[in-house]
Amino acid sequence: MQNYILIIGACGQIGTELTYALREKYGADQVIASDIREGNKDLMESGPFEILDATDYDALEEVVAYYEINEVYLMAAMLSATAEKFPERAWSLNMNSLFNVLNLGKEKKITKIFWPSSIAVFGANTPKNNTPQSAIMEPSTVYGISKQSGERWCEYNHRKYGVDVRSLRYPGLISWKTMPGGGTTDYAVEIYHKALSDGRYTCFLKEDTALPMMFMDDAIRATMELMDSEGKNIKIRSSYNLSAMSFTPAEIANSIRKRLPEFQMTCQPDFRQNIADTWPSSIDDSKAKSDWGWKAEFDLDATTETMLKNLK
Ligand code: AKB
Repeated sequence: MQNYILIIGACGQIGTELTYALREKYGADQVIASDIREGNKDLMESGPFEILDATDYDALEEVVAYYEINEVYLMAAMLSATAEKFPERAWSLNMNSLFNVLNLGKEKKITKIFWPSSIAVFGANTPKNNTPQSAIMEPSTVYGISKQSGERWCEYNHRKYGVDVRSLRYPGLISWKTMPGGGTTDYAVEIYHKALSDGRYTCFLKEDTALPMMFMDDAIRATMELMDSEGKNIKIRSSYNLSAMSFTPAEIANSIRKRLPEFQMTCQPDFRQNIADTWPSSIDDSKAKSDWGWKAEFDLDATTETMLKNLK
């Protein structure tokens, strides 16, 4: 049977690179990109594309039937900072799109699902350093609440209906092909753009706020390795902790200064500081390592090197 893949939210920061990577692996025609609006020219020209609102079950079912889709990557979501401004819209998008995709799995219309969770599932009472896979979760943001609930729904659908749904708790993701939008960790991408364009950056977090981060190539590889793993190795059906590095705004600024010595950063914390203060500083991903062999490759300096080279 041919493996036809649908990516929902293909024009976003992760969706764009996932679309390229899956098209490279399976061939452009096997991978259907979709989003609520069109993406950049490169993406639009790289293979089939559908305008799709993932909260509309009938529209989603039609696309799945038309292309004989058997695998869905649901990357559409409203991220932490934007979701605080539009809590009900965020809940509706983040949860209804997940319900729709899980229901397709339950009805056996698709056979495999990837859904991203986040470090935002954790909260102020979670152990902050080397946060374990199973810990107290009391998320304080709408985004975090939607991800925590989503994790429970994934686990439930797997246990009760045998839905093959797999998930990762992404840390902040750093990439140069597409900008992130609306997240608390977005500063770690903006800083590289501003370092090159203005030689200075005003950070919206305090300089000593450590957060878990990952370069996009690692995140895409983790996603594909998880999806390629044999089902029996996927022992966690809520979502896996995933880790690569952890740094503060001061540390990323220092890493940039090794290449651009004149670079300056000042900090003016805003409402996003309150969100970051409730998130872990670093993550224990030993379950991902032992269950399906996860290993990160990019550290902070390798990330800085690659970001500056490509953004130039
Ligand atoms: C955000 O900052 O909201 C996201 C995330 C950590 O899930 N990048």
